[in-house]
Amino acid sequence: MNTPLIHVFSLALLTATASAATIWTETSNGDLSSNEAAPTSLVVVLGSNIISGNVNGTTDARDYVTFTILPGQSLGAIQLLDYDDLNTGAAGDGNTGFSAINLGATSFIPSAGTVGSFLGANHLTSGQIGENILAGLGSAGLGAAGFAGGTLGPGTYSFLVQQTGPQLTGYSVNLVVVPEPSALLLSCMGLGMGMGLRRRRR
Ligand SMILES: [Ca+2]
Ligand SMILES: [Ca+2]
Repeated sequence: MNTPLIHVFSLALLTATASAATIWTETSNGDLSSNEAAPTSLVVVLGSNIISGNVNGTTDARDYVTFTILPGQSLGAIQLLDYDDLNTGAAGDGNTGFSAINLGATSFIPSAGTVGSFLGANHLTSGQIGENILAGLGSAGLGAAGFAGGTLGPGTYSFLVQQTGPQLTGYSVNLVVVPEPSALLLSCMGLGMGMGLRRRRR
């Protein structure tokens, strides 16, 4: 790969990852829906889309969101930015949580009878902080359908975080939306062709 093309790729990736926005924080926006039939609808954009909230098995066992990945884009990662399952600031002193994702604008209460309706499901622990949990959702099994490649293409999805224990459990996740590889390549080819044309005109 020659140097100009590297710059074109870098420019495209920078454009794709430059935006970083908190799209919902429960401290100011209120509790995310606890109703599997009516997840909180959020608009995600190319780049970072951060959600912060808390759950507890006594009054708020689940937080559901739904969002749409547009054509030409994919959900490239779900980064676990923070997870504290006893609200003490110490890692691993509480109860393991759970997260899951499914296709569609409505979801399900996770159970042995419904887990097959999820694309991905996995436990959620403080040991995953800083990691991309999306790939694990697709491959963890637990009865979910699973998905290959660790990313999810265009479509409407619902995602949930669950804590069935009484502990107040804080979490923050970043839904990272990226161009689909084919769209990124076409974009780079277009930019490269444009640069070539400009050079020839000089
Ligand atoms: Ca909540
Ligand atoms: Ca909730």
